[in-house]
Amino acid sequence: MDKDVGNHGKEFVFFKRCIGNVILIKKCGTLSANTKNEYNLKDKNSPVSNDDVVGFKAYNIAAGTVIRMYDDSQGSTQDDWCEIIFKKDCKRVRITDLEQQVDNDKIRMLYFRDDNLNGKVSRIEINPGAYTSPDDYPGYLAFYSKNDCEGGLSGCVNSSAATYNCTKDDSPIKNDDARSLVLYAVQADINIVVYDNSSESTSDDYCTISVLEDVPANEPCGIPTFEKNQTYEDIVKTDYEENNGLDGKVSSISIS
Ligand SMILES: [Ca+2]
Ligand SMILES: [Ca+2]
Ligand SMILES: [Ca+2]
Ligand SMILES: [Ca+2]
Repeated sequence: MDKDVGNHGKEFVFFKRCIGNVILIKKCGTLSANTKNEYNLKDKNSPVSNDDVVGFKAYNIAAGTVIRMYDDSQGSTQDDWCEIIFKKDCKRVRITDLEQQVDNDKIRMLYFRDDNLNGKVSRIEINPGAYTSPDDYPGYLAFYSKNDCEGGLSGCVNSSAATYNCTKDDSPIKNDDARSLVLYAVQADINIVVYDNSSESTSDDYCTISVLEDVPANEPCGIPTFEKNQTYEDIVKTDYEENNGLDGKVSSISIS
């Protein structure tokens, strides 16, 4: 392998200001990219200051490394967060904005908006080797509390096969809240069903969301309502089985 960049090991150096969306200044912490670790930035001895980070410089990062940054110190996906995957060994990568989608030969970056994340980061998770290839790494579903993918995050889940009962205390998605959905990097042939009923019963309203083609990582696909039969950009199709209304009433979700 090539010599490491300068004096830097495998590490992320975080900054709290960015001038003109180009120049990172005011270092606010450094984290190693060698081992799997989670940091609550509200902890007294946190190596990175809380509610400061707006970007980072990454040095000598190994292919497969995944870093996530959350507004919430416990890592809730009902608040802003972002995920960056390093697709190959990278000597230098610079991120000057945490609120963007990027997909290039080096990285895939997804940002899940609630309100904002720049200057609000309270948790960082680093996981070397978490990513192997696009085929076995899931995309994400971000549910929103208003139609047209507006409002706040009702929560996020990845696109792996699973069922979620939103009435449970540990549900990642708020109950009777979601009215719309954004699909991020979800693969073709995945089906998502959202139900009014909490046990996936089809006796009340439900909507089947079929992914017809891979959703590009840098072009998320928005589903503005669960109450229509429609195709969006030839990529995603919705089939609504009406009873008495589903938007704002989603209580279970199945992904297959
Ligand atoms: Ca925060
Ligand atoms: Ca927030
Ligand atoms: Ca319901
Ligand atoms: Ca209903």
